Amino acid sequence: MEEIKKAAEIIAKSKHVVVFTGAGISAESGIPTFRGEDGLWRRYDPEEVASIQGFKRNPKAFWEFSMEMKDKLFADPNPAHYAIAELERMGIVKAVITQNIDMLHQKSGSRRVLELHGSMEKLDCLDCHETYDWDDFAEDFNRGEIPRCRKCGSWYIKPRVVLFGEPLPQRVLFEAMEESKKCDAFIVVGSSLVVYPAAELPYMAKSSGAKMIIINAEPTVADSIFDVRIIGKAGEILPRIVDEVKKMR
Ligand code: BV8
Repeated sequence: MEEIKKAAEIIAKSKHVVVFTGAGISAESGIPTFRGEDGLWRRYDPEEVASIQGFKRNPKAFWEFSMEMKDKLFADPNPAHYAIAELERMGIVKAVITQNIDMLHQKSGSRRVLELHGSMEKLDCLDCHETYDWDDFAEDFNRGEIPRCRKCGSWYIKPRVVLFGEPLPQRVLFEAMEESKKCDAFIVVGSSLVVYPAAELPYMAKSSGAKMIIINAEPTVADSIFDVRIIGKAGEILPRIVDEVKKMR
């Protein structure tokens, strides 16, 4: 495909490539995305279940939503994740900026991963500030029970995930902005680019003169800023791009 060759040429010539990913890159790992026809937001109101106000109003609703996401922690990376890790090993990709909380980039071997929206790995009691690992509640989750603080009995056990209405981790966001400004190629994979401030980053890269590539299953609101637009599945497209890059190096 012509676009795959164009993307590979840009990547092969670049010195500092940054990859920006969203839920779409994990779709082929069996994790539901948020928007689109079978997206989670078809069945849940994000402001209700995935906002800090909603969580404080009703942690049970958040956990029911999260139970659909718990597979995130037990899913496996797919060829798209491995392709990005390969480009990092080749010295081409310098950072992965992800909105995802599934830690699949780390599991596939990526080393520099900036998690803008946190991850499910750690949880905190909002009342007594006791901290937990996901495994501490594995039994509860398997029994379909929502976690309760072992120390103070509170139901307000929240994973270190950035919910709507919560600020992003400042150091991570700052580093992601720096990477977006200094890269010479910015590749978006599997994001609808509607959630802010994360969705600001492609525009920052563009205005800093980076070459822009997007690989997504459907068009996005930001498509006009990209030099190369590939509609398709990340797990099929990215390995083909890496193969083309290898031929050019
Ligand atoms: C903040 C946590 C301030 C749970 C998430 C009005 C206008 C503009 C902004 C706002 C507004 N009202 C409120 C806001 C701010 C709000 C926001 O942006 N809302 C949007 C929805 C309008 N943002 C916030 O609240 C942020 N915080 O601003 O705080 C502040 C400052 C100081 C003090 C207090 C507060 C927090 C945002 C983070 C919210 N957390 N989730 C969880 O992750 O489980 S959001 C959720 O959306 C995820 O994090 C997800 O990563 C993110 C973005 O979604 P995508 O990753 O893009 O996924 P999506 O499903 O949308 O798209 C997937 C794409 O992949 C699709 O296009 C599909 O076609 C494609 N695809 C599918 N399969 C494949 C594929 N592509 C390739 N291959 C495939 N196989």
